[in-house]
Amino acid sequence: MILISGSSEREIVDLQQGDYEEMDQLAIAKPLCKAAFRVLHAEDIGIGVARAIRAAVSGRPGGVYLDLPAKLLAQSLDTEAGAKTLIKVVDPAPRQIPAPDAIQRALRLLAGAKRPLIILGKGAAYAQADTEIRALIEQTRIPYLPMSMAKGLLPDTHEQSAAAARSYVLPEADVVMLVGARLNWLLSHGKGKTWGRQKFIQIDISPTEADSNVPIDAPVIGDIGSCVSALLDGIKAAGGGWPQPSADWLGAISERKGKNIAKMAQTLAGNPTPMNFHSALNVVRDIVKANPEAMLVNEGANALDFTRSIVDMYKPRKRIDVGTWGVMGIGMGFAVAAAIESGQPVIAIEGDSAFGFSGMEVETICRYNLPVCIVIFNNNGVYKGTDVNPSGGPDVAPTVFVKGARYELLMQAFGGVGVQATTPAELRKAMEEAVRSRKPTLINAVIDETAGTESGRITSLNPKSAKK
Ligand code: TPW
Repeated sequence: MILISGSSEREIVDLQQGDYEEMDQLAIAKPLCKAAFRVLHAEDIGIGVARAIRAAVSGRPGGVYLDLPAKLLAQSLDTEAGAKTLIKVVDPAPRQIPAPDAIQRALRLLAGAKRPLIILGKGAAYAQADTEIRALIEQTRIPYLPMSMAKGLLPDTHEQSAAAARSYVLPEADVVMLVGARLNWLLSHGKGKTWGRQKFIQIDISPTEADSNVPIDAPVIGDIGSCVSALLDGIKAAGGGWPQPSADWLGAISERKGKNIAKMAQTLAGNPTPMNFHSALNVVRDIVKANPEAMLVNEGANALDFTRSIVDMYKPRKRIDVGTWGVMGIGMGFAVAAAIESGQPVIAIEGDSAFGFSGMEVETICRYNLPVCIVIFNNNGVYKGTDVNPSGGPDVAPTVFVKGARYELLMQAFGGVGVQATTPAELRKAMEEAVRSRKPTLINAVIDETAGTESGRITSLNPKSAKK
């Protein structure tokens, strides 16, 4: 992403003489994004934009800031002279071919594995090497786990997906191959009781990613398409002799998966009053299955965690969520962008707190008549709506919101469709209608206020003393 912004008169900002919107924006942007540039002369705009594009999309992609101060905005150039200063960026995201010895090292480790596991991260999805990745998984028959935004790279219903046996495969695997996935907090940093003491192969475009948390035995550095292709060539060269994962391993995973899926099916089929996350998500799951091209936006705590694990994705790059840093407030911006970029219906599953961070974008959604269906899982607060103010007094707990808030009226205020849904049947009807009509829609799905847990599934991060 490239953020282009005007900024105040440099001479005044640098002497801190007090300008309208005075702020040293470039300095503030620099530590926060991958690169930040300023253009002072109109004839440098072409170079500035080219540098911004290359920085944003080459290697590990990242956000770039491009600063255009007031004086530049008033400059003009002769059209013909100006055209000559523009640059057509050739090969902005060049392939990066992995070193052959790195590939051999990885293949040796993989071939010796009895209980191998592949973890697909969002880097694998960004790389758009879908065919190669699928071939690697299917030819090796190695079970895999998709990280949140890698869901759908292969359909979540793929028989090799070990997502329903995650807590079994992570500690039990003997060799784990990370494909565009980082060993950050989302993977418990590769250590502790979530993991065994396995060996790691890591495919990543950034060489500094290896050893970020635990030793990486076989780093493979390059773009994911090139790396996976090179691994496939090595596997092909083994002829039919490439070792398969042990039958015990595959059997044990399949057994656990079966049990967990059956248990989940029972929970999803429940029809409690009021709805809980599961009975509501059972509906969302069906709607996404029936509309695999739709984009799914997701933010919240419980609303995020449960949606991620319950709603299957069938196509790559259809799920966009709060990402590694878990930033609330991205949902509405993502929904607007996804609707415009993809032209597909957008389904945004939002915690009520999460929605509040940028909820006024419902106006934008209505203004441009975007096919966005926002579903707010309204449980009256952050995590849940039943916390009690720990210090006493008349105020509600900091995590508790106004009870029974009518979010759907917000959408109606701007001419969109607003629906309150208190049962799965009402939710289903409203979602089906929203996707069919492509009208801006907000469904206030009323969820049991006791249903959520604190911090979604990161309660364990609380200081022990505070938990008692
Ligand atoms: C920019 C901290 C993490 S999750 C969350 C907050 C405020 C909201 C959870 O409540 P919600 O979901 O959305 O109602 P649910 O289903 O559990 O009831 N500020 C920013 N980012 C983060 N991550 C936070 C605060 C946070």
